[in-house]
Amino acid sequence: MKYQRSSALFKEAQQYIPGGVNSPVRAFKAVGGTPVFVKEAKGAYLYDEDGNTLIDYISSWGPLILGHAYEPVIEAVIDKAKKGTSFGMPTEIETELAKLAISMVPNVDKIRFVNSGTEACMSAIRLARGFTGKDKIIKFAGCYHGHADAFLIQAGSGAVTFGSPNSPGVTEGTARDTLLATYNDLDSVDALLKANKGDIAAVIIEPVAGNMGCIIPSETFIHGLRERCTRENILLIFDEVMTGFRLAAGGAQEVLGVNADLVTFGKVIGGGLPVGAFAARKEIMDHLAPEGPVYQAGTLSGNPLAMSAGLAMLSSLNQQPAIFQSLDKKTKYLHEGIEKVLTDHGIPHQINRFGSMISVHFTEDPVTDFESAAKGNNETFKKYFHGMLRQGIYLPPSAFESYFLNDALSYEDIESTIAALQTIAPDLK
Ligand code: KE4
Repeated sequence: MKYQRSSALFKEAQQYIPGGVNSPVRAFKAVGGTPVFVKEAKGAYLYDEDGNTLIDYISSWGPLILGHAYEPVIEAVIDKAKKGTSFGMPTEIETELAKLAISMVPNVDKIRFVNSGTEACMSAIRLARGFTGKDKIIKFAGCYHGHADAFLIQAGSGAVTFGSPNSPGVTEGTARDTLLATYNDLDSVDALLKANKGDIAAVIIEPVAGNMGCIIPSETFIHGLRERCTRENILLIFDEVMTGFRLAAGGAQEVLGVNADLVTFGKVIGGGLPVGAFAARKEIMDHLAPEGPVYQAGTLSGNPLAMSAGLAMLSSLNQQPAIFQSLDKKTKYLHEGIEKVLTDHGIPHQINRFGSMISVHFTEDPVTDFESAAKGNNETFKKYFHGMLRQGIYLPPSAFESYFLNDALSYEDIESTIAALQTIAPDLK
């Protein structure tokens, strides 16, 4: 693999864009080396600026669950673009996507579209505070809900790489209203509930976490949160930006059998264009402007171009629910292949998998929260990442991320991935 053009493009980009990227995790800071500049993509394959073909395991960090340049989405976007891209006026397609999303997701009556997962989570918190009249929120160390101030308190994803649990620029006042609990640890939640009785508006959680690598909730954890929120009149917010329309049509609520009070979405719901959303029962959503007093707005929210991509994507998933089982089976196949190679080579590892979310951690101990995820051997991870990249496999460039499989991946692609690991495994010891 050669990367001359990517290197030259990165050098130039750094003169005009901070760090040469528009989102930090793309800069390879956690793994070192030069980020790969992609030229185009189709199905499961990325074609980079140096002519290399890579099998893609991030799918743009989740949105492209049916693969790159998925025909129905592309055609819908082209058709819509010819009629205008955005009007700042209501359009029918917003209602069409709203109705479809609501029909797929349990326990929600209304939905508001925004332009990113961050906006969705930020708005959901404001709505929860406005609805309950309370100020504090509980989040979990290592969970990432986007880059709004309230969340950059021991966030996961790229924020971890930068070792800045509380990002500069986040005020003490903001941090005071964000309480930190430990994932999979109900005692840590109980301690906060006791110390802040009557002050907590919401608990926000990734119901299956993907920003510490993939972290699976224990059998009792999510149900325990539900019970506590109901008892204490606290809104339970599922951040389903990753899990929504990925784990199942109904997302984590469906697969875990737990209803949240508010649900946020991003990624898949936009089919690769910028769409976020948050949804809840009518009683809560009608507190939002212009119906109610809680303000939230956006110039490009619900723009018909992005709506057309989201509608094509969700329609495809809704019409072919077998896709979710297909993705689960492919991810299981990948899991078993990686497991065998790393075990045969005596490399300490944990593999966490839930549906089509999976992560590999180079540690002896089970990875169940941020602290145990942070024990992974990052030097081994770096060798793993770059070794696989040299073999033409594009994995997330951080140990604190989940892989996102897309259904364009074939079993041959997965076998090539496992063979690539077989080739590099001796270097991982
Ligand atoms: P965006 O603002 O990036 O659309 O969504 C923020 C967000 C919210 N909630 C969850 C559970 C998320 O995973 C994300 C964003 N995910 C990261 C990947 N870990 C996006 C990649 C990036 O930051 O470039």
